[in-house]
Amino acid sequence: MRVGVGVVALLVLVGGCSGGGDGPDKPIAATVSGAAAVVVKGTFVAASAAPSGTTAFLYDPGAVKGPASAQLTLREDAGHTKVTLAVDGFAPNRSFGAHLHAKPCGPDPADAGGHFQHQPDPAASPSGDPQYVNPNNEIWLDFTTNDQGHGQAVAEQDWDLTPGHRPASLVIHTMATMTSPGVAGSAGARVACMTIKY
Ligand SMILES: [Cu+2]
Repeated sequence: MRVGVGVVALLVLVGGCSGGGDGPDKPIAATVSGAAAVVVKGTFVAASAAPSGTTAFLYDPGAVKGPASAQLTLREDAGHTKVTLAVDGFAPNRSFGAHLHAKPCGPDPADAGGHFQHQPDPAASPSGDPQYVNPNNEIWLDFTTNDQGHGQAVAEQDWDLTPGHRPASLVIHTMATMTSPGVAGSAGARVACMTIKY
């Protein structure tokens, strides 16, 4: 009997609250998502011969087979970030590391700086601490190409990118990303880089 009375009281309380609003539910998430999707495409240009204004650099011609390109999509939706990568023209049947980095690309592979981190490692930059260098605090997009040289990857995070704190480039590395302490995040030499324009 006591339980039954409690349920009735709760229903009355909820009913009273819902009647007090003055408008329908708004699709807030859809509005944010539409405004925050960024698509970046590029065909990689040999860094040794790249004209000024180049935003997609190739540092290692041995990592590609003919013209190589990438398409990156960053989508935010109410506290959730989804990044997708598709590449073509890379060496077939091979694994590559890929991350979003902190700085824009340049003719020097080091120009892109270290990995973008949601929560920056306060102890070191670039960081080798797996507590910060991991696919939950960074955006990793490692891929393995098929026999046509096509590869793709998806990364999803439960945090936002903001205009004041967001990655500036995609860097593709020569090998899959390592995760052990001290070498976490390392993926060998940088083979290509594409600047993210917002
Ligand atoms: Cu990287």
